[in-house]
Amino acid sequence: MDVEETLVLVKPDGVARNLTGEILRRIEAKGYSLVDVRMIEPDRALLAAHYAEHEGKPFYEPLVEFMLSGPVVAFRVAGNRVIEGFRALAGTTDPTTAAPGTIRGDFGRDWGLAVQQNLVHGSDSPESAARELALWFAA
Ligand code: DAT
Ligand code: MG
Repeated sequence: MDVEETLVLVKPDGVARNLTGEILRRIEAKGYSLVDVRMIEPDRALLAAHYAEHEGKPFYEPLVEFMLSGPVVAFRVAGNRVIEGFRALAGTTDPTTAAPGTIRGDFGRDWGLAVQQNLVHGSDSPESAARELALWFAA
């Protein structure tokens, strides 16, 4: 067993579309456990820290603006190899080409919306998970 914790964010589009429960249902159906949950309206400082690796990229400013557009639900999720496993549940970054059966593939809309409107975030490594969980679940 390689029990890990990961940060899952239901992004503003997922919350606004009432998909928070469906996303959590898929996480729990896979056998992962919800450890903590918060609804947060992130400020720029939190998002700058969270997305520090993307600063300077062309999509950075639109991404931050989108993440400021409404509340976000943060899940602390535990399970065996959950970091890799949740990213498999989420599907690839672009919802247009994310595989059917994944969260992004099933619910991401090809309506000319931007790639950042892809419903969820999942940490991509143990280091990212530790860093991101400390940011979103700070006291
Ligand atoms: P992921 O969320 O799949 O880990 P990422 O960390 O590379 O993807 O990027 C963070 C977010 O930024 C991603 O969820 C959506 C947005 N994004 C990434 N690449 C993009 C692009 N080429 N155009 C627009 N938005 C992009
Ligand atoms: Mg990422």
